[in-house]
Amino acid sequence: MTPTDDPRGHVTPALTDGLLRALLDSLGRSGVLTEPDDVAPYLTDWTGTHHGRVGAVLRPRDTAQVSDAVRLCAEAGVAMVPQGGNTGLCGGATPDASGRQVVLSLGRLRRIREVDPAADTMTVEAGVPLATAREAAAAAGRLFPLSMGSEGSCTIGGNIATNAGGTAVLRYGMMRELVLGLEVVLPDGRVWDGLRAVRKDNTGYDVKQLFIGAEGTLGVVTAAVLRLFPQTPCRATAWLAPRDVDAAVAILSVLRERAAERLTAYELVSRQALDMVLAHVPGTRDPFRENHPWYALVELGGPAAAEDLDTVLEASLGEAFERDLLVDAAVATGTAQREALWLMREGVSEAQRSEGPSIKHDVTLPIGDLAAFVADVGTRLRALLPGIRLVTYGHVGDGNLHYNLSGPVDDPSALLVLRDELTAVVYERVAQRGGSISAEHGLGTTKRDAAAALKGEVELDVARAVKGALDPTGLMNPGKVLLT
Ligand code: FAD
Ligand code: 2HG
Ligand code: ZN
Repeated sequence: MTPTDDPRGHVTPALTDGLLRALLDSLGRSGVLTEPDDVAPYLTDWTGTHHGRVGAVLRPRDTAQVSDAVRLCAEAGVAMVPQGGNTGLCGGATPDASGRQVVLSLGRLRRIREVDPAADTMTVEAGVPLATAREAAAAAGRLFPLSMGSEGSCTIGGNIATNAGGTAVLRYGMMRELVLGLEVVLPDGRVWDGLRAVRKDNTGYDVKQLFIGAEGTLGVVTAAVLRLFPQTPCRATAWLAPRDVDAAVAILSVLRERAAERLTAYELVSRQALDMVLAHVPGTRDPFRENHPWYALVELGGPAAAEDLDTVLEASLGEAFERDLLVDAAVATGTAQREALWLMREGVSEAQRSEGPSIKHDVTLPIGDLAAFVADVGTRLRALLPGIRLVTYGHVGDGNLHYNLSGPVDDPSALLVLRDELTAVVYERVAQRGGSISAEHGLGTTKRDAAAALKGEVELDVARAVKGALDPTGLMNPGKVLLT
C-alpha cells in the first residue's frame, strides 16, 4: 500500500482484481467503468478547477446495487465518492488524485417511484435530474419548487446532499425543508428505509436531517419523499433598477408587505455581472437604455384564481418609485419576456466562467448589512488588486450574495496569486457580522478548512462524533466537509 493524497495521510488500498470482479458480478459491465475515456467526465467538476483520478466509476441501477457496491468497497477498504450531476461548486464530488478511490455515480437511479397529488408528496430516486422531478410534479398538477440554473443537470440526490437553495427559497425554503423522508445506503452497505411521507413525526432524533447537507460524507442517498405545493400558473415578473443596494433591500420590504406569500423570488445582479451575461449569453439584451449599478429581478406567483398579480406588482413598484428607491423598471408582458429576464439572472455563472479564473464566495449576512458589506469589502479588494472585477449577484431576499471575483480584464490570472488575501478580507467581514461563508453550496474541499477555522471546537467535536459514529473507517467521501 502507498499513501493517498488524503490530507491526513490515511492509507487506502488500490482496487484489486478480486474487488473489480465482485463489482462486475453485481453491477454488470455497464455498471463498472475503468477506461480513461469513460471515466473522464466524472473526474473534473463544473468549474474546471477540481480534477481527480479513480480506480473505477461505479454506476449502480437501483438501491440494491448501491448497497452491494458500498458493502464490497467498504470490506475492501476502498474510499467512495458519491456523485450526482457533478454541478457542485465546492469540489465535493471530485475524487482525490490518488487513483485509489471510486466514484459512485447515482445517475442511473432515475425512477419517479410515486407522485401523490392528494398527499402533496412525490417519491423519487437520487439520480432524477431536478428539472425532471419538477416536470413530474407539474404533470400531476403540483409544484416542486426547488429551482436553480443547474436544474437540467443537477440531481435530487445532489440537491439533498448539498441542501441546495436556489431562487425560490424566499417562499419555499431550502431543500432541507422540502424533504419528508429518505432512503440511504450507510457506509457499511446497510439500507435505511426512512421513506416516510408524513408531515408530523416526533419519534426521536430526526435522522434524515443528518444526511441532508452532509455532502455524501455520511452515506449515499438513494431516494427521497419530497413535498409538493399548489402550482403557481400566474406570474408577474419585473427587472428593476434600484437606486443602490440599500434601496434594493427596502424594495423587498415593500414587496413583502404588499404581495405577502405571493412573492416567490427576489434576486440581485450587479452591472458587472450583467455585463458578462450580455457579452456571453446569446439572446440577452439590457431592457434599459441607461446603465445602472444594480438590478433586481422580482417575481410574484399564485394560482389562477388569485388577485391580479400585475396589479400588486404595479402598486409595489409605484410605491418604490414614490419613495425614490427605484430608478427604472421593466415588467414582463408574456412568457418570452419573463424567460429573457430570468436568463439575465441565471446566465451569470456560465458567463463568468467564460471570463477566466474566478474566486467564488457564497456568503449570507443579515440583510441590513449587505449594502455596507458590498461598499467596504469592494473598496478593500480594489486596493489589493486594482482592476479586480466584482461579480456580485444572488438571492438578496435570503441575504445570500454570490460575491464572486474575476481578475482584471488585461490579466485575469492575477486574481489567483492573491486568492488567500482577497478571501481573507471577505471572510473577516462575514465573521464580524455573524454571517456564513457558505450559504447554499456547501463546503466540499474548497471551504472545508475556512469553515473549521470559524467554528468552535465544541461544534467540530459534535460533527466529528457524528462522522465517526456513521462512518468509523472514514471511507465515505473522505476529506470533504471536515477533516476527521
Ligand atoms: P454533485 O455535484 O454530483 O455532488 C455534490 C455533493 O453531493 C458532493 O459532495 C457529492 O459527493 C454529494 N452527492 C451527490 N449525490 C449524492 C447522493 N445521492 N448521496 C450522497 N451524496 C451525494 N446551488 C444552489 O444551492 N443554488 C443555486 O442557485 C445553484 N445554481 C447553480 C447554477 C449553476 C450554473 C451551477 C453549475 C451550479 C449551481 N448550484 C446551485 C450548485 C449545484 O447545482 C448544487 O449544489 C446541486 O445541488 C448539486 O447537485 P449535483 O447532483 O450536481 O451534485
Ligand atoms: C446561482 O445562484 C448559483 O446562480 C451559482 O448559486 C453561483 O456560480 C455561482 O457562484
Ligand atoms: Zn445561488
